[in-house]
Amino acid sequence: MKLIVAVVQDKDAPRFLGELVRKGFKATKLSSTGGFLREGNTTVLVGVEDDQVESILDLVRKNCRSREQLVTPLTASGGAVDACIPYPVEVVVGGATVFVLGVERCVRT
Ligand code: 2BA
Repeated sequence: MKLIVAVVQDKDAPRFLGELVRKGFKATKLSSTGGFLREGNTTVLVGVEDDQVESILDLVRKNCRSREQLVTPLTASGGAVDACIPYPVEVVVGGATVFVLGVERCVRT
C-alpha cells in the first residue's frame, strides 16, 4: 500500500477531489500553506494499493495545472532605498508536488 501526499493549488483542489471521489478513491483534504509564498494551498492524502498509484498520478496531471504568479520578495530593512525597491518576480507554481510513501500498516476501526 502507498500513501500519496499531493500538494495542489487551492483552485485545482475541488475538481481533483471530485474526480477522486467519483472514481471511488478515499481521500483527505488538508488546508496547508506553502513555505515560500506563504499562501494557502491544499494537501490531499490518498491511501491506495500499489497498482493504483499511476491512476492517481494521471488524475493529478489532468486536474492540476501550473500557473505563473508574481511574488514581491521581502527586503532587508535598513538598506539604501534604491537598493531595496522590491521588484516582483514571476514564479511558476504547480501543477502539483506529489510524494509517494510506502505504508507499513493501515488500520481502520
Ligand atoms: P511554496 O513553497 O509556496 O512555493 C510556491 C512556488 O514558489 C513553487 O512552486 C516554486 O515555483 C517557487 N519556489 C518555492 N521555493 C522556492 C525557492 N526556495 N526559490 C525560488 N522559488 C521557489 P512548486 O514547486 O510547484 O511548489 C508548490 C507548493 O508545493 C509549495 O508552495 C509547497 O507548499 C509545496 N512543495 C513543493 N516542493 C516541496 C517539497 N520538496 N517539500 C514540501 N512541500 C513542497
